[in-house]
Amino acid sequence: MSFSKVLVANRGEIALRIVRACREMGIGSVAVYSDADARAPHVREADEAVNIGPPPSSESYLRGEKIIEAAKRAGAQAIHPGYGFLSEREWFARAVRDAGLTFIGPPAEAIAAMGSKTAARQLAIGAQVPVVPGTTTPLADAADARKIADEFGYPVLLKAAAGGGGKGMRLVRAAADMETALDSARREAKNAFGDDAVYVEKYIVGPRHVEIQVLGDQHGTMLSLNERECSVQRRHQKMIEESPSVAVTPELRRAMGETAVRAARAAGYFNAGTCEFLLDRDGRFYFLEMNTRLQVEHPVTELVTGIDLVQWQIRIAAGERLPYRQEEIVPRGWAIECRITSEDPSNGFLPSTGRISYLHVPGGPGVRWDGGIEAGSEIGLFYDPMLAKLIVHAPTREAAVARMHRALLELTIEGIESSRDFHLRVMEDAEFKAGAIEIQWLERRLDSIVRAPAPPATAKAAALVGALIADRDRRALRQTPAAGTARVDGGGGGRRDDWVQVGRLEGLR
Ligand code: MV4
Repeated sequence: MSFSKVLVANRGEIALRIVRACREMGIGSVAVYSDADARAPHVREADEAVNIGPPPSSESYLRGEKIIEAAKRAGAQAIHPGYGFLSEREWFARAVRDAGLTFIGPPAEAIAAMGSKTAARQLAIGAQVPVVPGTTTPLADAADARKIADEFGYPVLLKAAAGGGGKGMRLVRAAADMETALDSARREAKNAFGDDAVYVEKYIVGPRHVEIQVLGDQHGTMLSLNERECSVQRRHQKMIEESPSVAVTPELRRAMGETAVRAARAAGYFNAGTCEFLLDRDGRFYFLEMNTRLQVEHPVTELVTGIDLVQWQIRIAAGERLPYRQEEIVPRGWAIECRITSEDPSNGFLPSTGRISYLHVPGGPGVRWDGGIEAGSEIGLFYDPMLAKLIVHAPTREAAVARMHRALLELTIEGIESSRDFHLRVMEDAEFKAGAIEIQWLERRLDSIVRAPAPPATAKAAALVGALIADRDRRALRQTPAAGTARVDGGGGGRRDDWVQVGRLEGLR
């Protein structure tokens, strides 16, 4: 049994990713779209499309009842929620089921079980899954918090019980700061989640963010699809992800994988999910939370395991069995993903808006582009600034970094600012190349990465002239610079007198 038609309750690159999976499987697809997305690629590529309202998400992509109604009317049997929007709303998973349709994701009960961080910690502890030392019930008051913090020592971290994503989180370095920190954590938690319950954990210094992809069917098979290293993030927004992680040995991979599978089983999980861990400098790992959805960074796992996660999500929802054994799941090569956003790194990552006037997408060996945009796309402020994901696969990490650098050089986006140059500079960074990254790494390195040596004034002027010339022949001539030519995109070294080349790289700004 499979579905003949699936409704895709999302937009942008992930909607297109799901439409592509459906088409390869011979399944019809129904897109939904807001007024702002009428001409978006995910709408054009789907077999059918239904308008669901005005641009704001609250009036379109978050209108669960309307989307379910659209699915029924179109004759779809299942709904894929993608990530964000309705993907982790327990009520939506339930409403889809109650409407006689299939939610392509975990059961509503598993979403609920992992939704509360304190409940997830209790569940993890019950399943012999290591969590950061701390409480599993909300704090009564500051005195209560100080008493607990005294037991495992400062610094400690206050976290919102209903939270996730760093909201309502406060670092407390000493007992004297507890009262103020607790008050502000409560206020922020109340604002963000409508729940001011706060609990406390020991603060782990300098860890990596390593997560395990799990995939389970409805017949009791639950697999670990290895780790993703996601430490390169800014303000809880991941920028670059990779698989495997330089910090994970085969033994650690097995231990973390078995742990993630235990956590998933304890939640009655099936379909794709991710267990987030902190991995400390001594190789100890602690369960943080479980994301009960397909994640943005799923392609790096697909490339190193050879398993199409979105196709398997659909098959699992339809009741199929996973045909793999855990021993077969061995990482092959190295994959890296850069999230290409419409943000201006040289301006504090300020969101950039406008029309994409020109787009050249990289290609060649080992390059994958998961995008939701094209030349002519209008980028506004209604939705997430992620335009596309550039993902590469190569035999080794070193080769993958070089391949990503090469692919980023080929990428041209004109009309709006993008994170492209930022990503180029990270690929040139000595610490990144060495894999010496942890969750604070980017925040620490950001200034020197973003304010990479500006080209001298003469080179700037030459670049402008060069850009005018390059613009003329841009469509006819596309080439990567030969080794040794000027590289205004990164470094700081290199010749700067090849101004036509400079102009081609800089483009018209
Ligand atoms: C922590 C931590 C250090 N110690 N918990 C941030 C968001 C939420 N998912 C959990 N987070 C953290 N919890 C303890 N006990 C550091 C972070 C953290 C972090 C975690 C993952 C990825 C990026 C991060 C950036 C800052 C802080």
